[in-house]
Amino acid sequence: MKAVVSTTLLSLVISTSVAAHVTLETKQAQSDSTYKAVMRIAHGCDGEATLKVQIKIPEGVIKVKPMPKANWTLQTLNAKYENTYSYHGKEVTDGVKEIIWSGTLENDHYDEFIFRARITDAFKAGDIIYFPAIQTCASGKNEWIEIPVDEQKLKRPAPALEVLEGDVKKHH
Ligand SMILES: [Cu+2]
Repeated sequence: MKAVVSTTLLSLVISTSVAAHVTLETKQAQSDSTYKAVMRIAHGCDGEATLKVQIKIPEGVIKVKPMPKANWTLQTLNAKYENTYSYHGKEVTDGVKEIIWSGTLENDHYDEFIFRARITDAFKAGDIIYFPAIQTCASGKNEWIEIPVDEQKLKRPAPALEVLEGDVKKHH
């Protein structure tokens, strides 16, 4: 009897951990490097088509350039960064803090939303960068914004990127 219960619990945990359906394709990036983010949207909100995808850019991620998509309207929200960064010998004090694509993605279809960004050396090896993503449908909304504390399983985890040690030799 006891064994049956543990098996059920185990499968419950496994199904919860794979429930994140808005995720980054590449889950690791070096500190002080350019990263191509591919945000994967696996389904809509409770069967409804996705009409809007918003991605928030955390502090320390600069020079964000979203890739336009056919049939989708692309908007960016710019703001001042909390800190000043240096990129190619120039000071960078502000930039894209949010990307918004508006269009239609049917619940039965899959799509990817892409941007490039500089992962600054403000991040060190082992850091996790979270890119909160909000998926809006006609009447519902999925907010992939939860950030884990310890090893806890979340219902809608924010897409996460693990930072690896940067290159020792510099290119410029
Ligand atoms: Cu899901």
